[in-house]
Amino acid sequence: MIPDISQESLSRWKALTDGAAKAVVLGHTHPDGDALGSCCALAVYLQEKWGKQVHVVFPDSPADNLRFIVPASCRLVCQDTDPEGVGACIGACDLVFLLDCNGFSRTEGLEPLLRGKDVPKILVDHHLNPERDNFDLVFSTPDISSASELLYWILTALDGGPGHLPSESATALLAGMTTDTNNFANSVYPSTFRMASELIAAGVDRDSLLQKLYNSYRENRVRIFGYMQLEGLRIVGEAAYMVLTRDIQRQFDIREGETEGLVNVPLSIAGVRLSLLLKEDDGHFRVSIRSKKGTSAQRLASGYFHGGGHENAAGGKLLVGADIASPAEASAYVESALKSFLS
Ligand SMILES: [Mn+2]
Repeated sequence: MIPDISQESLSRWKALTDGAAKAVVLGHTHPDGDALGSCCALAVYLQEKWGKQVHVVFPDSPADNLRFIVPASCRLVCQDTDPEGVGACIGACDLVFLLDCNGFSRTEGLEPLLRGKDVPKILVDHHLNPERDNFDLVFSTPDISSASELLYWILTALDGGPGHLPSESATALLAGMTTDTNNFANSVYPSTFRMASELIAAGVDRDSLLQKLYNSYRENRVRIFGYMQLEGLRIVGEAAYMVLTRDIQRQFDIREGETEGLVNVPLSIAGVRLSLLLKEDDGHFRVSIRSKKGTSAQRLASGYFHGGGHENAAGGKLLVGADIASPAEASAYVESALKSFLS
């Protein structure tokens, strides 16, 4: 029920952490709630319980609506706004943690810095196919809700229960798990409820968390959800897709993170088992894919969109210039990919 975390791995974690003074905790590009929650929870824990100097480092800044997950005592440095700061943190650190992604490639611009850095590296992740060779210690559990949950069980095993966690860490972990499960809608296991139950019993204010996560959007988000459902939704057999062009994003003044969750909406249709959202970015489309049980979002992402992820929630890219000649061809590419994938 609870992930099997060996005594040997825990001893190794303790030894590697003991031997370090300055740690860097990293997550993937476009950090979601789980990446932010797990990284910040670990940073606060290492500061408060182990007396370490810790920086949380991301390739790009978190979306406005998720910033509240970053606790006051957490030192966050992002490459898009402070590349020198990021270089200095990674340059000075003697321990690296990577959370919520299966390898350094998911940190994009930070990858060369991290690969060249000769210090102990620890991976904590719940995606498939971890890059084991690049790490001194790997905690990898695909059958779990989130990196936040995996980290919760590791820290609990290290310290003996949620009462021992700094309260900021506890709140960040519940936030990370809640966002990755879409508020207990997917990838939920018995251990997930147990984690939530223990954290709430330990004093985490879930009501306040839910207010900040789900009742604090701008009007623009509600309107673009309506617009895309009326005007942007295309159904091809048992699949649905939406293309969110630059023009539409501009028209609704959409900010980073504000279309989170839109890709899930078409799955509420009985006959639809696969849903894609393409969001136009510089020189490519970001592709989010969700599927119902029995259909692999992960295979579609890796086979047609240079990506990967989980069985029912995956992502990738559609490259303008390589996969398609111009953004206008995105729909045609998706339709032919879906035809071949579903046949
Ligand atoms: Mn995650």
